[in-house]
Amino acid sequence: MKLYYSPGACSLAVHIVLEEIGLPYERELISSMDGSTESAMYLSINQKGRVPALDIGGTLITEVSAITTYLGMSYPQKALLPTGALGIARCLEWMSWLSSSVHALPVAQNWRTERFSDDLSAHEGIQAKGMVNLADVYQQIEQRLSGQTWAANDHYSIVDPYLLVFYRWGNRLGLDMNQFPNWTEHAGRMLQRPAVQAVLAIEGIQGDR
Ligand SMILES: N[C@@H](CCC(=O)N[C@@H](CS)C(=O)NCC(=O)O)C(=O)O
Repeated sequence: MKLYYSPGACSLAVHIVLEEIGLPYERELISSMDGSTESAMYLSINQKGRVPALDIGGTLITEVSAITTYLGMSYPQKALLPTGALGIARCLEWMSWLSSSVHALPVAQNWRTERFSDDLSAHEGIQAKGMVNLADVYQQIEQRLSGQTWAANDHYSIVDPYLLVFYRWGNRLGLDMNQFPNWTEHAGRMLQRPAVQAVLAIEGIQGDR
């Protein structure tokens, strides 16, 4: 397997899941910050021009939710995905929500504002509304973590590394993440995991931003 990733990007979730599985894999850094994701070389691998992508022996999988579901199902002994229908649904409920209502909306409104309007004068308003949307959905995440050690089914799963991505981004977007004590404790538990520590070191990033 080969992971295409960018430090601190949403690919971090896949990187952590791979490290949790513990089998050898290759990785290639394709920065999402300097245009490398749009390079001809990378577009020839992944037409979407986004990370993460996972090559499994000549077949490419994209999208955090799809890749981590594939990994969870492929290595059931690691128990990163439940086996029952409702448990799987709960994980996919989280993953879909995070990729759409968090990543593709409020995060993108701030960091990819040009995708919402070509009118530069509209950007400030889009970003401001993005922060309102972000605070709203982060509050919902905080409530859902109440009384939970782990996000889905109260069992460590593919959802938890993805939540760490958004925890870090919250700080980087200027939210005080300490206003979310349940999520802050969850992030603290994540940072104690050897797989998470290993990936943070490889990517050269901090755990909280
Ligand atoms: N829906 C995709 C989103 C992928 C995505 O937007 N990745 C970002 C990094 S977090 C990226 O590659 N950005 C580069 C760009 O937008 O040009 C997923 O969940 O994998």
